[in-house]
Amino acid sequence: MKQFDSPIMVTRPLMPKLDHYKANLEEIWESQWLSNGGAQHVGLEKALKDYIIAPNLSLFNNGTIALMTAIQSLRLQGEVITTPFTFPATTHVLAWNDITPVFCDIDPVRLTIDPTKIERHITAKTTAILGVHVYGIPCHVEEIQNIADRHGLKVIYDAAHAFTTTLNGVPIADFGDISMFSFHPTKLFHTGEGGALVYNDTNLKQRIEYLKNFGIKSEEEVILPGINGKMGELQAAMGLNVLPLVRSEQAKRSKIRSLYSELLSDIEGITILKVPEGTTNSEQYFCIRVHQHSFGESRDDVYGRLRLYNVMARKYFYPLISDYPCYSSLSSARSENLQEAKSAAAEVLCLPLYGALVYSDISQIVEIILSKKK
Ligand code: T4K
Repeated sequence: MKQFDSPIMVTRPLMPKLDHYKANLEEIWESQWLSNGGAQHVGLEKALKDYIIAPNLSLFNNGTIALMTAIQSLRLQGEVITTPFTFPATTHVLAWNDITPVFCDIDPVRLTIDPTKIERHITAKTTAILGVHVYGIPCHVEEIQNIADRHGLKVIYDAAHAFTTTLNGVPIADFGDISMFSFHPTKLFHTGEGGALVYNDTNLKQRIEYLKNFGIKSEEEVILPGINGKMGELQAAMGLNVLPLVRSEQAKRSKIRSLYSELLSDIEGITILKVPEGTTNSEQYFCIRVHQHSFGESRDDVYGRLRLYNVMARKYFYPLISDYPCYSSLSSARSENLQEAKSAAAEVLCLPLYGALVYSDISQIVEIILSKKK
């Protein structure tokens, strides 16, 4: 079995043609306008609204600040029920807003927040549910909305992995009060760094726009304790050039997904994570679960061997957020409350997924995964 000559990363950013980007840079140079809602920003906001069919969309300098602002815009406080199986940003934005995260266990198949376990965590202090469409797998949006309606709670979705996802033809950001997308370079669609909020309530638009610009209303009026969440022109220009490449990249990734699935589907002890019926796949990640007992090796064994052969698969999301020292003393962080999340964190492995991978790369990666079993 051969080692890869250079590292195979878990992902690689879509890079537009430099000449195309330069054309936008020339416009920026000409205008001498670098931030605060310039022409590139205006152009990208419109292009994205059309692309993902969003009623309202606000661009941000990254997904984390966007999520921070979403929480501010809905005036959330007290406690918010959320998943521990996610990237640190999801929970940290609650802490930065002085809100106590309350960890709820996850659905063992989708790995998103388990709606059957949410209500037991609701107290007089609960103001919202914060779900994550992890790996682009949609949360149980109907059930979550029913719970929220019964208890007068807001619903926010971290849709960082779910760009272009639809559920029975409905864009994913149609669900909940606000959804956040990340446009980090590791994301399928990216702006170098960046993010966006998408929401149905047009009345929120003005408040969100103030909040992301220091709360400034006019030269002489600052009406809210806002932050600097603005996307700059260089980022927006990158986005304008990456957006036309998304569909063909998704098609390439979809072929790679099929190939991995074909090669790994009948292997005892390996489960492939799939989006549910009726869902379009964002093609953000390709993840498997390694069941130690039936596979005969742990996820960490497989991860370690892949590294030896220069394959940089990632253990997204290990460790669980509830195990971080800053959250582990919360009563909802107890292990017995989070059994499914614990198993997922120990078993999931994200394999390299990006359009430039070729057939021989995929078969070699699978061969490395299975080599111990032969
Ligand atoms: N919510 C969720 C559920 C998220 O997953 C994230 C971010 C957020 C919220 C926050 O959104 P942002 O504020 O970031 O917009 C990466 C990303 O930094 C992070 O954005 C992402 N989730 C997370 C899942 O992955 P790391 O620590 O794994 O990044 P890093 O530097 O190890 O990059 C991973 C691989 O990507 C590298 O091995 C190679 C490749 N890469 C990376 C970069 C930055 C490139 O080829 N080029 C690049 O420029 O977190």
